[in-house]
Amino acid sequence: MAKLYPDPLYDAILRGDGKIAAALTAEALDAGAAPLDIVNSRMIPAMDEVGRRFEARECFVPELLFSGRAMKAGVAVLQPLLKQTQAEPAGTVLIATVQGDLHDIGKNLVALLLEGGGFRVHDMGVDVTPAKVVDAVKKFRPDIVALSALLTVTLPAMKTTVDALRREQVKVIVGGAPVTRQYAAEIGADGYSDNAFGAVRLARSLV
Ligand code: B1M
Repeated sequence: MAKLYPDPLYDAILRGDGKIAAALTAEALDAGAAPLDIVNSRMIPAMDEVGRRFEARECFVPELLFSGRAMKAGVAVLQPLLKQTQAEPAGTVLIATVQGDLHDIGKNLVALLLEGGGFRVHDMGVDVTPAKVVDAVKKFRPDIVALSALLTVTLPAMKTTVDALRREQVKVIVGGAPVTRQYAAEIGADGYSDNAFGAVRLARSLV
């Protein structure tokens, strides 16, 4: 029998059970938990544990996928609270996961919190080529481009995207698990954050 953990929400995400994850997220909100606290102290640790198991070959891609879906189901419950916007937009952000990379849970959280922080957000999704980012910058004229990458092998695509944006009048911020402050500086990004809330603070400081 699968081992159960003391936190049922953590356990539901680990098991990839989206229905239960959504129900438990709603329950936690009803009990007065803060949305960001639910994400940071209960959902992300479950994803980290799935990642650890994957690396240790204790689980495989389908489990990553189901846990990812379960986390998304939980985040969907928090979405209206996380994206409550202010009347006057603080600025416009274009956000994307870089070319070759399909991970979007962290990017979606950054987008939600940016909206909650008063930014107008254009979300380009995942696996976005540098050329598409440049085209979208010309079209939407954002103040900031926010790039996310979760794979070490897609870090070069982040650099290529930053390079492609050099001639545009736009600030670029970067983040995602393999990205470091040093890497961000090396590729010439205007800012780096290791978490979604920090990305909002960073965006505010740049506009
Ligand atoms: Co993948 N995957 N995955 N995966 N996956 C990781 C990233 C991995 C670390 C797992 C592991 O080995 N331990 C590993 C990468 C190793 C590496 O390169 N260093 C990995 C791998 C290898 C792969 C595949 C290659 C597996 C395979 O097919 N053999 C494959 C690649 C597919 C591709 O992208 N081309 C793959 C596929 C997948 C799924 C599609 C099945 C699924 C993603 C589902 C989805 O996103 N819709 C998946 C998942 C779920 C994971 C883990 C388990 C969880 C990722 C996640 O959502 N975390 C992950 C292990 C882990 O992270 N511990 C893993 C929760 C999320 C909230 O955190 O995205 O880090 P994160 O975002 C954080 C911060 O990083 C930051 O804020 C967020 C919240 O605070 N942040 C920013 C993110 N973007 C930011 C931007 C900013 C600022 C902050 O400014 C712009």
